[in-house]
Amino acid sequence: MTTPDDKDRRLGRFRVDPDHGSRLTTDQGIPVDDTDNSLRVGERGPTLMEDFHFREKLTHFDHERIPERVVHARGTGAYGYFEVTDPLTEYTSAEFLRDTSLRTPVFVRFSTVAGSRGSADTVRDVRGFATKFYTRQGNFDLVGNNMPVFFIQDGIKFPDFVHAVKPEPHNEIPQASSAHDTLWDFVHLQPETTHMMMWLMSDRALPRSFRMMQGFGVHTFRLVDEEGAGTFVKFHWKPRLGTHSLVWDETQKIAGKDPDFNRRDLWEAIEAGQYPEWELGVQLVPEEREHAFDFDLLDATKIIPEEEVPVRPVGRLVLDRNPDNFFAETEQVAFHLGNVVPGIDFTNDPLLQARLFSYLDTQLIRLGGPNFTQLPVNRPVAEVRNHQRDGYHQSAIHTGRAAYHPNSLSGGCPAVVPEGAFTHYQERVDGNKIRKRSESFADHYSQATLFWNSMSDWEKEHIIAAFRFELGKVEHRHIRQGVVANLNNVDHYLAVSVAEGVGVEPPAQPATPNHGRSSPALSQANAPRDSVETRKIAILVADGVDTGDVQTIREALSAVGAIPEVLAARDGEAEGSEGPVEVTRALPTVGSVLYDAVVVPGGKESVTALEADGSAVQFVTEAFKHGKAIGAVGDGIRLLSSARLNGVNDRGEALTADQGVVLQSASGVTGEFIEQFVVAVAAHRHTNRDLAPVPA
Ligand code: HDE
Repeated sequence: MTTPDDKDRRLGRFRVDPDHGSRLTTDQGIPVDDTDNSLRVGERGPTLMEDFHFREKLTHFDHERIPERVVHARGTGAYGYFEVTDPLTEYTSAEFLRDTSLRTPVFVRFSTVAGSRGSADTVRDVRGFATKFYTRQGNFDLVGNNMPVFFIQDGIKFPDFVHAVKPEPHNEIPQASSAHDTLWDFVHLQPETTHMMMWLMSDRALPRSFRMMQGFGVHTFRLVDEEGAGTFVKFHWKPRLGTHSLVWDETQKIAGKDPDFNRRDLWEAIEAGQYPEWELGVQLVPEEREHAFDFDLLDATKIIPEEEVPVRPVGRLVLDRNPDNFFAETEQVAFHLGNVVPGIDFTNDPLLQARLFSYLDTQLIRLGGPNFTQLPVNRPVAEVRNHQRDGYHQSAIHTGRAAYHPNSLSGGCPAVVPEGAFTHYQERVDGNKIRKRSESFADHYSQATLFWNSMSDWEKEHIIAAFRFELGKVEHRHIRQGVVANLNNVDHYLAVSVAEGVGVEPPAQPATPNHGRSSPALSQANAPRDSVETRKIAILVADGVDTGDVQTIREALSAVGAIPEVLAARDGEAEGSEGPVEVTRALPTVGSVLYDAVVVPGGKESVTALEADGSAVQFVTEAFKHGKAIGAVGDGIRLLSSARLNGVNDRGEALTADQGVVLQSASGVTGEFIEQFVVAVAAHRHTNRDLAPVPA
């Protein structure tokens, strides 16, 4: 049986520990007695060429960097395992999708797309979600994104799209942002981008955590059974903690306060044993139904609405180990859409077909030759035997004389055997050589409208604000106008709202009437919101804080899996009413944007001090602005008054728990307060507040 340990054990052979008691040596194993002074002529003389230790050390350093990925340069990864829970035996011969006793080891890398390796995590972008399954039948890579569609239909457009979204070539501005002329110039001239641009302008582009993000294989793939019969399949990852997003103002501030926000979040959750988990789901479409939809299954700018073909949950992915070395593992991992195992095959999606070329090609330049498959993180757990030889960084010592097939000198080995081999799906293909897209790819708007119609009011507001922000950064007015014209095919109200925000002519009539259909599964408002696990909750304190309140809040929140942190003006301890209260972090080192919720315990003196501290007042104001749960007990309510937050809502009523503001005027935290507060945190964001006048 393959267990995660198999990959881990194999990695173990390559680990080099800085053993206690070990000696410093050169790369040739020669012990070194001084690594702080170069060899020179006299104390003040020139350095000598013969100082081999100096030259080796500097040369190695000079060559430390490799090219970053041309896209998805910024990323982070982790190991874990996959288990099939509902076997797909009748559809595929892939063992890891059939055998419930297998625990297939995996490595997953999450990424942003446009930014450089050192760019911030919380930018508006698509997120990569790439999984390498080390199956017993060989490596299978599911190289997906957190959005189910893509910008273009044919891979030949990929260089154009990427050149448009990357920093502009004359001044290399802006970094990790789509808010600039070249991207929107491309987009307004290429209407097939419209559906994906709706996703990119939505909250999906701002995940709260990689652990709270869906994943999609995007293309239609094919499962192939033991008899060679095929079934179309779309792959989905669904996070156990629900799909949740940040808000735009928050993401921009986090990019400064903690550019590693998503990376740190994943790392810390795994270190804390709170292992992230996803459910693998499949949408299966029998081959006879290939043409049963009003879109083409081969068009990667389309989803199959879940209401038309339900997602069947089939397995579980758990990430439970951080890598030992970022470069060796996360940077050198090489994914390739073409890594498939028997039982999984491709379709003629022209985007997919282009990717089959690109991924292998890119590794050759990025990892410096054809032997990157021998890097520890890339090695399959399945045995590798073939006649591939030599090349840069060959680390295998192939013995014997015969590196060809057929041979008699090695007894004909490695031999070609039919059992268990990959057999390509025998699709009949017949046609003329043409450069032409199928008519069935021509509708670029219906699903963009479907997405828009499926959004809640708050999500729609965010989409409009995002278009306004991005187009507001576009200098050329004809581009702004062109985008609005495109949007007028999606929804008239959307087009008019965007036009009004960016100072161009709003269209008088809809270009295409809105079809009125929606798909509830697309809205994050319908994602489960019942857990506070791993949510970070700030407890604001100062000297004089009610010790009992802090203790009860801390214990109660920890008991439900949240992460409470006590924040005060200074690190160390605060002097509580009945003894010292340990401070987790000093306020100046954090900010409300790094927390999911905030609670202010009682204590007259403490609250008076917080009221006089602008950063504490701003903390609650900003949390309110971002729709987060806020709790206050006894005197703590006064801080909300200072922040002018315990006033009225947009209906002129006092703020209530259903708006995520949980107040308890009596002192001494009660069970009821905790219960209401936990529900408010689990709701993730409260959209029924009057946010416009709140300064943050
Ligand atoms: Fe990629 N993509 N891509 N892509 N992609 C790369 O491969 C490419 C596409 C995705 O964490 C590159 O190793 C082309 C769709 C992820 O290492 C490169 C086309 C989807 C990652 C490449 C696409 C993706 C990549 C850059 C259009 C979602 C990061 C470095 C035909 C289904 C993998 C590398 C990691 C990386 C090419 C479109 C996802 C250049 C030509 C659609 C998650 O090969």
